[in-house]
Amino acid sequence: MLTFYCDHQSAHAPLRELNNGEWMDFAESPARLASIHASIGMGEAPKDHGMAPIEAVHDSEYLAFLKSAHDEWLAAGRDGDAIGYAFPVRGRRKLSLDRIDAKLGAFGFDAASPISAGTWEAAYWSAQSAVSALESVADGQARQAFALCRPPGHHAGRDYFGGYCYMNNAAIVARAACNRGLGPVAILDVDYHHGNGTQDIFYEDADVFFASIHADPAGDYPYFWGHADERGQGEGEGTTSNQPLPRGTTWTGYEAALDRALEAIGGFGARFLVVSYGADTFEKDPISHFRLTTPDMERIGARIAQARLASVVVMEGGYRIDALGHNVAAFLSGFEL
Ligand code: OKP
Ligand code: ZN
Repeated sequence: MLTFYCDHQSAHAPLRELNNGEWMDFAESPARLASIHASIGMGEAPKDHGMAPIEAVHDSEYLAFLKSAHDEWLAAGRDGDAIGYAFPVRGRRKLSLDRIDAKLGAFGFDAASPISAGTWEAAYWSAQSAVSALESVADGQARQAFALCRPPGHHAGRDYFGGYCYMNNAAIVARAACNRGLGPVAILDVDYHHGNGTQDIFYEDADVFFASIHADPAGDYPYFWGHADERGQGEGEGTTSNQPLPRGTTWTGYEAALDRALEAIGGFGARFLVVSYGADTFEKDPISHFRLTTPDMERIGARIAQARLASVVVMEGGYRIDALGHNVAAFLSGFEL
């Protein structure tokens, strides 16, 4: 499958994250890339499409923050990765504070997403890989393309980062596809975790359908989004579909959810599909709790391909590094038309 990636994307390399009250090695590490490259190769270098497709999704103040955050962290006399620790609770006024710690709290929603020296560079090129994948499909070079995005994107909203995500690659592709007249556009998110950022970006938008299959947020990250009664709002009423599944879910339960999601996408009349693919539904994923196997990854790909839609797949999570490349390759081989 036509794949886009470039090595700037490995510049994001935080050392550790706060997980269950303890410091642990950062799970979304550059080592994930080596595993994927070993299975599917390096991919093509993306073209630089500049800031326009990113600014079509993200808030300009947020992007300015993200670009300078690590420098401001160093200027405040710190070293290592920038991490927030004070978050404004709901209903606090929107304040334009200058202090780096206040900004990290205002623009971030968890303590699992440090900003390192290379975060901007990597997130920028991860988004460019996504846009380049879209361009290849829009130009008729291919019907399907894979953006090996890293860092991932589905937890990042219009003006916030979190969940290892800084720029929402799936949303950037979906918005650009709409602008290129490829719509109606649907996004199918099959990462273990709910894609809260993608959901928020299109929650009141009738042009993009968002369907997600994920661990029940009553018991899993990101907790505050992804419940079954979240269905969109205003013009976007009915264009969000959430299917929370229990921990321990195997192929039988997963396949039924996939059927329902694809039926909803068909009912919406989608002509273009963006897939947020996370390999963290894998049975041996260290931070997740479904029980899908490597052959199941191929089944997910094959089932989605039955929709026969022009598509871009963007990489999201997957943290079992020794199996990650095999899982990605299995998914793509099932998906390939
Ligand atoms: C990113 B993606 C659970 C900690 C969860 C953040 C998980 C981010 C997942 N103890 N930490 O959707 O794969
Ligand atoms: Zn995930």
